[in-house]
Amino acid sequence: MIGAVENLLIEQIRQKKSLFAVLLDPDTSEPDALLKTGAMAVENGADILFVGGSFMGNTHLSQQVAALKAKVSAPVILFPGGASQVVPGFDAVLFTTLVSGRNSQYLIEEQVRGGVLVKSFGIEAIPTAYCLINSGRPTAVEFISNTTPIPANKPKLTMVHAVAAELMGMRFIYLEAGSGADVPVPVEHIALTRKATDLTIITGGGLTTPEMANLRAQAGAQIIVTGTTIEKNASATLVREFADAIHHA
Ligand code: 1GP
Repeated sequence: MIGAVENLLIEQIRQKKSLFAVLLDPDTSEPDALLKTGAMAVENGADILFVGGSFMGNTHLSQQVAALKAKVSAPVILFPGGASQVVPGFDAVLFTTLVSGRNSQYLIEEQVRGGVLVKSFGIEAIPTAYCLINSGRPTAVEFISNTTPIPANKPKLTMVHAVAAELMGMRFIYLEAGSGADVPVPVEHIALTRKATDLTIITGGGLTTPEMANLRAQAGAQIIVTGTTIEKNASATLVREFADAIHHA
């Protein structure tokens, strides 16, 4: 069943065409960084806050998420690296399956462990295919997931994975270059996936400029994610520039 957050995102995409999501790292050193950066991002045009990373050693995350939700109107969505990262308090979770990989742990095992937690905590799940695309250097997600990314020059491979995911009932797809990637997902992967499916396309990894984000929104991505760039330079002006470039693509 499609939940309230997913419906809200679909409605916002209908109005704005593309949305800007800021990814917050739960493991930043400062305890109030999540709240500060999240609130600043939403004040300056971010439509969604994702929270997640490859590791999660933050035992206060639930309280921080509650504080963040009390302050911002945008949905706060968990983007987990595995089942152990499911904690209560989020508006929704991207319930991901690493479809580009052939590692059963990320195709079914983490989902079996995490699914019951998601249900027990009453978190809305957004079924999301996760496709890792080669971005030059090996990334943390490639290492941790022990999977081979789709070659950057093979957009058709991404497209066929997207078609399979859609037929399996997933509604969103995350085209990922990996956090801090040298090269973001090439636009051809987005454009071909857009042409072949009705999936809601999220893309992120290595987006360092508003222009890069704009090109990917133009290619058909409906949710554009930046993490590292805003983390390195938490400037209101930069957030506004990204939001403008994405909303006016
Ligand atoms: C990582 O796609 C996200 O999962 C964001 O990547 O940190 O490179 O913006 P960056």
